[in-house]
Amino acid sequence: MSLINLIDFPTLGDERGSLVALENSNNVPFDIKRVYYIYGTAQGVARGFHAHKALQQLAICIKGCCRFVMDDGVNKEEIILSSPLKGLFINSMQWHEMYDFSADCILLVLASEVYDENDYIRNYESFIEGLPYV
Ligand code: T46
Repeated sequence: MSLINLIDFPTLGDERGSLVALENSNNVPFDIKRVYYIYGTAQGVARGFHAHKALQQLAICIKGCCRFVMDDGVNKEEIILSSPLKGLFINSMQWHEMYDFSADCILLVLASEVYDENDYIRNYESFIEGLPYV
């Protein structure tokens, strides 16, 4: 199974411009409890380098672009997010790293739970040890 799970969002735009609607359990596969966004990332900075124990997320690059590397402990796949019409589903226990943020990048992230630092696995060896199949 691919590590890159993209969800397409229809644009509801008209001659005035574009509009995208994100809805719980419709085009977002979980109930949204938190929204955050990452912007103004300095050139050359990499972010992420963790997995979540239970959290599910959907990452949408609503402006600019950035590159995600997804890792299940066995395989790695990467994708460049550059469209407000595509969301990258980040499942629990998927190690992810983000690189190559454009200067104008705004990365919007929808999350299934409120912030909990205890849900993060920030050490790669601990991540591997926590996988049932490795
Ligand atoms: C993820 C990727 C895609 C909060 O206090 N509340 C929040 O909701 C978030 C997301 C972060 N924080 C604090 C925790 C750190 O002190 O903000 C600081 C920066 O967070 P972090 O270093 O985890 O940022 P990234 O870009 O490495 O990771 C973020 C999310 O934290 C993470 O869940 O999956 O984006």
